[in-house]
Amino acid sequence: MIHRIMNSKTAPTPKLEPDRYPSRGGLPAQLSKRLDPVVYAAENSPAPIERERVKEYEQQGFLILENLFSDEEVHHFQQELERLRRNDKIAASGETIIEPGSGDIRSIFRIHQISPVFKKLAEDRRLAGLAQYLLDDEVYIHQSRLNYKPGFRGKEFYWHSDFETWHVEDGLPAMRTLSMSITLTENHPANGPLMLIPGSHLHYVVCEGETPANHFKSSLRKQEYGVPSDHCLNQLTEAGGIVTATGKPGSVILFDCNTMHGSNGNITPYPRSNAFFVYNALSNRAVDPFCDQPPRPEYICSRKTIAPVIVAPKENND
Ligand code: 6CS
Ligand code: FE
Repeated sequence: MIHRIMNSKTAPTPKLEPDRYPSRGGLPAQLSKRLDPVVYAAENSPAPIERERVKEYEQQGFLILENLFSDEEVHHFQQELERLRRNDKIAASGETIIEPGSGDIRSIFRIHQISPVFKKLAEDRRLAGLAQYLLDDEVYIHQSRLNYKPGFRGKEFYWHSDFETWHVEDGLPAMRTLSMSITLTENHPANGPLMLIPGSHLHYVVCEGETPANHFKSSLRKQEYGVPSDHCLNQLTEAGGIVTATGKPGSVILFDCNTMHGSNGNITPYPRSNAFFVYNALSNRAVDPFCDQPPRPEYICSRKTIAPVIVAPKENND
């Protein structure tokens, strides 16, 4: 389907960009095939992790790397997590997402830009170096955020494929993007850990419905569009089951942009706070959205601030 793009902010010269992953826009809910590789690195290129783990990632669409960061590093991240949460300027920035109902902070975006601690973490070889390998390209941060998922009243993140949103609403052309979620507090079975569906990344889940204007203002609090139909979700879980990603603080959940995931609410007293960095291949930068809405704001989707991540030299991480 050729998708004629008229971005309201640019001159009316329509750009033809093939929409390889059409979704919403009146289409029926269905599973279609992934058209892109999962691991872009050549088979024989030297890998920063064991080869069988690369295979595991390719087959299931995610990997849990336990205890990647030391207790001391985690403590440093947790202090920064708290500092940002208490920062009035950030709370009033209009870029902070508040939990529906409780007024607690749900997410803070652009942490690779507003926090030197998280900027250094985004450039850490253990993360950015691995992203460069898997995507076989230089990488930049498409989006970064802290998800606090506070205790007592932390709300769920309904099932979704990030790529469906990042393609339709942000204009990422191909599945050459991955997320790294660093656990900053204990992610245990009861406090709303990330749930992922193994193998779901190999199907593109076409979603029903349209994209409302300013959708991000509601979707980041409670996502109702760009979510799979019950039937599609059933097909995916019947084939792959559901894995709950638990882990001590300092573990990393690495998942492909198209892996179906979600997380339940958190009514325990224990927050489930994670830092997320979304690494996108420099060759896959956002074009105009594949929907009839203007581009989402810069704090959610890097468009003007695209700079390749300079991966920290090895000695920084010893
Ligand atoms: O819309 C987005 O970009 C965000 N929404 C979710 C639920 N996950 C990815 C991303 O943070
Ligand atoms: Fe997500």
